[in-house]
Amino acid sequence: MSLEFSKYHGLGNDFILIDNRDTLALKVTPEQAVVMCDRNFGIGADGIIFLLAASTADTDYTMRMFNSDGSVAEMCGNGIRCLAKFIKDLGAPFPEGKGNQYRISTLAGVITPELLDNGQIRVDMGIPALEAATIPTTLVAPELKVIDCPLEVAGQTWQVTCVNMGNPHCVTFVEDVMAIPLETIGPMFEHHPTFPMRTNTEFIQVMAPDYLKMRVWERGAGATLACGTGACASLVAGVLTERCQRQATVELPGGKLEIEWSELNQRLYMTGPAELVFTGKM
Ligand code: ZDR
Repeated sequence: MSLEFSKYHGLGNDFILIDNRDTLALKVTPEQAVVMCDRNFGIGADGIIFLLAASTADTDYTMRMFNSDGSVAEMCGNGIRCLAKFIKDLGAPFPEGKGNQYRISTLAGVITPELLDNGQIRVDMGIPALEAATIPTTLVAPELKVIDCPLEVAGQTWQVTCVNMGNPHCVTFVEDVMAIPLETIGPMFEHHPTFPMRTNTEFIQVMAPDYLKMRVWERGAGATLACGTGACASLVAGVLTERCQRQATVELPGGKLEIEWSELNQRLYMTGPAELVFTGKM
């Protein structure tokens, strides 16, 4: 195969971007994605993201994504900022009358990133889903929310709050986030039988009501330097459990994201950077 790609990162959460606008079939299979994302045998990335043409009249583009293990992710917060930058770098004009925004169809609905004058990207991440059936998790009855519920993992009881940001998240607040043995405990959360679609897991230390420190174990990608949907899910969990404000900075190993959960429309807004690393041909 001969394939042009671009590599971008959002706070060190890195992705291979493929211009897939000329065909409906994805140019890379899940098996090829695993090799391309491999940091020794391939390009190296946490996932691969495809830019496809619009599939509906009310959107401008379509996004699809594989994690580095080849599994499908419905949404990716850091990835969609990278995708917005990629579209701009491809020279595609902004849709008329929409400002510096693209309306992107994802498996989690329409997500709207906006390129700000200061180079940052602000994304309307939509409304979080909280019912157990939509996470999905079997931890409580399907119609109930999972807020500070006990979950046994590795012989320990964790209080978890679950949020679906298009993809599943399990958030737990801890005293010292740096003390969490992510590599051993992360996979146990990810594959816990209570999460039929597996889960992303965020460990959060509340530094102040407007400042959260986060480490993440991602479904299908493991420990990553940042996670946009995870930062949003963590703020929601912090608000629901009265640990933080509706607007906060989330500090990740790769840098900081600004997250706001609007009281007016219940939508989440995430602001952060996206950078081109290099382009290449495989
Ligand atoms: C967490 C993520 N990197 C982001 O920035 O939102 C998304 C990646 C997809 C995630 N691993 C999943 O849901 O499978």
